[in-house]
Amino acid sequence: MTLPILYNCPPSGNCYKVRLFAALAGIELEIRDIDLAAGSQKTAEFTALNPWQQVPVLQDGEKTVIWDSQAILVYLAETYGKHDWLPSDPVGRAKVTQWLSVAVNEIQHGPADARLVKLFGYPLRYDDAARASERTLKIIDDYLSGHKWLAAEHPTIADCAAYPYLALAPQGEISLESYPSLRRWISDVEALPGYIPVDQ
Ligand SMILES: N[C@@H](CCC(=O)N[C@@H](CS)C(=O)NCC(=O)O)C(=O)O
Repeated sequence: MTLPILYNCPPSGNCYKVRLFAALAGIELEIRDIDLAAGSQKTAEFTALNPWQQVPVLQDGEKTVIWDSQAILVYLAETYGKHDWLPSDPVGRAKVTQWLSVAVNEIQHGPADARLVKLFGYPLRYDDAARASERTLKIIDDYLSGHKWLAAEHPTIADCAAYPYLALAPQGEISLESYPSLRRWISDVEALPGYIPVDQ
C-alpha cells in the first residue's frame, strides 16, 4: 500500500500539527522534507502542489492533494475513520471547527508570529504578536479552567491544531507562567499515548 506523502519542514508548527495527529491516531505517513530556507517551496513542481508555496501539503495517491494543516487534519480523520478525533454530529463538528479557526487566527497571530520573529527573524511586529498572545493565552487559559480538552470530553483534532504553537510559545519568548490551566492541558496532550515532540 502506498502511504500518503506529507511534505514537511521539521521546525514548522503547522507541519507538526499533522505529524502529531498522525502519531496519536496511529496513521502512517511518508515524510518528505522541504527546505524552506533554500526556497524549495518556490519551485514550479512544489507550486503545482500548493500555489501558496507553503508546507504542509499532503499527497494521497495520484489525484488527492490537500494543503493547509487544518484541512489535512480533517482529511486524515475522515479518511481513516478516526471519529473520536472529529465528531460528525453538527454540534461536535462545529465545536472542533471553531478551534481550528482559533488555531489559524488568534494562535497564529499571537504565539506563532512571536516565534517566527524570535526563532527565524521574520519581519513581523513582535510587540503586536506579544500583545495578541497575552489576550489569546488568557482566554484559552480561562476556557481550559473549566474544560479538560478544547472541543469535546476527549481529545480531538482541535487539540492537535492548537497544541504546537501554544506549547512552543516560550520559543517566541512568550511565557506560559501565568496560565496554569493551559500548562495542565499541555501536560495532558504530552501524556497521550503516541505523543511525539516537535523535533521527532
Ligand atoms: N494556513 C497554513 C499556513 C502554512 C504556513 O504558514 N506554512 C509555513 C511554514 S509553518 C510555510 O510554508 N512558509 C513558507 C515560507 O516561509 O516561505 C497551514 O495551516 O498549513
